[in-house]
Amino acid sequence: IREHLMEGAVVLRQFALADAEWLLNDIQRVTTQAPFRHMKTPGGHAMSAAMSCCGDQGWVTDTRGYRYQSEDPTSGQPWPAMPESFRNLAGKAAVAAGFEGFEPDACLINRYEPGAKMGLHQDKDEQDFSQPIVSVSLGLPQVFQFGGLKRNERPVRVPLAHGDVVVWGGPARLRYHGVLTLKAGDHPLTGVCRYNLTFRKAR
Ligand code: MD5
Ligand code: FE
Repeated sequence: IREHLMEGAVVLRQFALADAEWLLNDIQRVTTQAPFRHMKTPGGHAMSAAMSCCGDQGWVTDTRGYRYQSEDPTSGQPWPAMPESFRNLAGKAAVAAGFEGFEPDACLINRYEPGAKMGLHQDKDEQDFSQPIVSVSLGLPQVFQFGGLKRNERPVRVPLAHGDVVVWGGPARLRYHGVLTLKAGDHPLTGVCRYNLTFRKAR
């Protein structure tokens, strides 16, 4: 089921459902090597979502700012390789949304537990905004907020459930967005949390 959210944004409901168990297995493998951590924003606050990354580049935040880098700051080692299951799903989803040849070099893995949220922000640390971002939701449902190109535009709310994939490109690529506080729940595959994978072309 393909929903047109706004110019440039396509929701592919349940697109990742059949691959969910593979993806979750690979999240487990990646985060054994690069454990989830609560990174600090430049303002000094710990993010409520726990994060890890895989691929050639990983997104990090610390007191120096936001950026992509090829090493995990926790270990000093390169980020784990992007699993085949991740790469395949991201490619298929991009094609389904009309973006051929999407080759992500970074996947940010977010883990939300009850009470965790992500405030409105833009993803603008990547070099080429003509490349889309593919987002995969797994586990508990969470309400996504989709705003405008300015922070003060009132966002629309879109519930995202297990297996839903969203592709953000073109005029949607730089919209403000975030997720509301995760409500408590229990999902048969993920327990008390929601995972979100975001595939990006950072460099
Ligand atoms: C999440 N993650 O549910 C969200 C979903 C993040 C993040 O926002 O930066 O890790 S990804 C949604 C997204 C990405 C890029 C552009 C737009 C939305 N957009 O234009 O609305 O953990
Ligand atoms: Fe974002």
